[in-house]
Amino acid sequence: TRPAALPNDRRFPADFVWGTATSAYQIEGAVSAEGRGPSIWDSYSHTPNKIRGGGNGDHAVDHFHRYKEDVQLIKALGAKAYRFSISWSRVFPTGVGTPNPQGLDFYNRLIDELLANGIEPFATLYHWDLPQALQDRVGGWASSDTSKAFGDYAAYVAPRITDRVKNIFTINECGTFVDFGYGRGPVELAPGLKLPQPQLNQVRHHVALGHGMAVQAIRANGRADTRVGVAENVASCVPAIETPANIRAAEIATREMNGGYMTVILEGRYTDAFLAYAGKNAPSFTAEELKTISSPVDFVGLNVYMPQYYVVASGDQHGFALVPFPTSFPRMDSDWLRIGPEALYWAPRNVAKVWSVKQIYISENGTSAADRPAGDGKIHDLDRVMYLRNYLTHLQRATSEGVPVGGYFHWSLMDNFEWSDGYDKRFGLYHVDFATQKRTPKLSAEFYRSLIAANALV
Ligand code: PNW
Repeated sequence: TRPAALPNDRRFPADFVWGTATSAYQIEGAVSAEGRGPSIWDSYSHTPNKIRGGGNGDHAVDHFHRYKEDVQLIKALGAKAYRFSISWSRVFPTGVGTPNPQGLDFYNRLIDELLANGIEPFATLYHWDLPQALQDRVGGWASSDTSKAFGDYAAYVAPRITDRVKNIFTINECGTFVDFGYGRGPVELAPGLKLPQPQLNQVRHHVALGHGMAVQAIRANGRADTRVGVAENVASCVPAIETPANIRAAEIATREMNGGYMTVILEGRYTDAFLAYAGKNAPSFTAEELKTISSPVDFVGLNVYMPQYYVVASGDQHGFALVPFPTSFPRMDSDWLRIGPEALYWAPRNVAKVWSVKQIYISENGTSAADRPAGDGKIHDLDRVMYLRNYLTHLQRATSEGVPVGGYFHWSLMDNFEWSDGYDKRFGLYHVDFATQKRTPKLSAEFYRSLIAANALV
């Protein structure tokens, strides 16, 4: 419980967790080191014409070898936490069967280094880098064998890190990698398939099932104080204008527009509208699977980038209508990244309200920005500073109104391999010279450092 917001209160709660986030394939490199098996991202990024500029993650930003230096970058921000992901194919080179005993060594070194520097590790088990062998053998998430293999991987990892890692995210952004990797997204991600609707819905279901199996495996093999959740790129439903009717419309939209994952994970059922819309393309599933999928979580992670604006609509069956973006609506350096600072208030506020979620983390928020060195050796990414200042103003509104947001992880610590955009889009607080691997703080790193130091908007 927090005191009511004071006028002009710009502070965040005293125990608010400020962090940064990354993922394995986007930063590590060292793709053959210490017994790692190939993932679908190795294959995909080596397929001609898939990645802008032809890059791949073979070396990425060499974090595997530079992790100590990178922990110092986190420390220099004053950040209290760091969200990283574990590469499944380092631990199980073919996804299943015999573990690679060296696979977790790197993460154990990283975890120890973080703790030695006073930074709390938050681990993600799956950030899109499926072991290639699982794709080849059973079609990846098209088969529930992959859901089960994911549970087994979680069961192996949990007892080996939970003495030091207290918070585990199962899967990062089910919606993004399913739609863009197996469906027909505007962006394409590995494995780059375009499945027909029934199979796509089955993939969706198997991913949700994999999450649930991992939750159960972590409960069974972790510790009593291990906390587990998901990190989802929810539809961040914002009332276009803040009237009671539009606010209600955005709440209803939150449940309906997140029917594929959040609703089934938090309620144990698909929405009637999702099933009616899918019709004969609906996934096949059992009541037992829905129970597994909705195994209780300790927190919900929200990856918040762009808003979706809604208004009340009397003609619609649910009473809401999406307001499409006008072509002139402002965006950041990635085509898809429309600017909507209010998303960082409404996404957690609506998720907390609709599903009575008691603990939320903003597991990602950030932006691409074309930050070229200014010539004085500094990188003046005023656009990222502008973005951050505006978004965090709305996060502060959320915490000051008592929305249970416990922390914020900025995406990303440093520039990295931005999936299909290769090295062309930069999301880092630190600039990375990809030729020399030199890291340089941008103006936004300075902004974030002073914000963390004050624990308030400055
Ligand atoms: C997230 N979209 O991906 C991922 O979790 C990160 O790995 C990624 O680097 C980051 O956001 C920036 O892209 C997204 O098109 C990719 O809406 C695409 C979309 C959203 C999130």
